[in-house]
Amino acid sequence: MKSVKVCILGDFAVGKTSLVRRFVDEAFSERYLTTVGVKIDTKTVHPEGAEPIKLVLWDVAGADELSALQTSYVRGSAGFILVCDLTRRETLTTATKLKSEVAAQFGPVPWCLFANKNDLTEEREIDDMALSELTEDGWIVHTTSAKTGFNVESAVLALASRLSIDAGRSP
Ligand code: G3D
Ligand code: MG
Repeated sequence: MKSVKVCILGDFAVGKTSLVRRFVDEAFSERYLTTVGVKIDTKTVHPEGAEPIKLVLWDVAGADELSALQTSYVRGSAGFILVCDLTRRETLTTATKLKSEVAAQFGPVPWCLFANKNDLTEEREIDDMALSELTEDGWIVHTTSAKTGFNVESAVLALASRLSIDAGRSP
């Protein structure tokens, strides 16, 4: 089975770790690389119409989220998940910046945006209009909630099926 590295990127406290925790069977697969400040979880998924694929999810373990974009962290990623927090507009700016930096360093890699904390409707600062503008620009956007679980699995599966197809093409 193909195994692919997927990085979770985004501003401080947007919900990266909570999303991974929601998606992954923690007790089954958790490992810390404390020296580099990264938490690695794995999960095998079976996207419909594509080969099963083992996702190796890399999550920054510390507070210093932006320096996570050191080349060593992202290198070798088959795809990445950008996360923003719907209740903090500036986290979308950070996501946009991270996306450009990854593209500049690594070229085109499959990615998507998780617009997280969808459950906090009252505090929402990023509206549907802003998200549809991103979609028009070619972004793949999923609103999610790590708290309720809303859309988390289907959003990860959507990325996984793109990666599975890509992995099947490589020699
Ligand atoms: P990070 O890994 O991106 O830094 P965390 O973010 O996963 O540590 O989450 C930061 C805080 O946001 C946590 O709250 C977490 O519970 C909360 N959070 C994450 N996702 C959601 C969500 O979808 N909805 C809501 N309501 N909260 C969320 P604390 O209080 O533990 O710091
Ligand atoms: Mg975290």
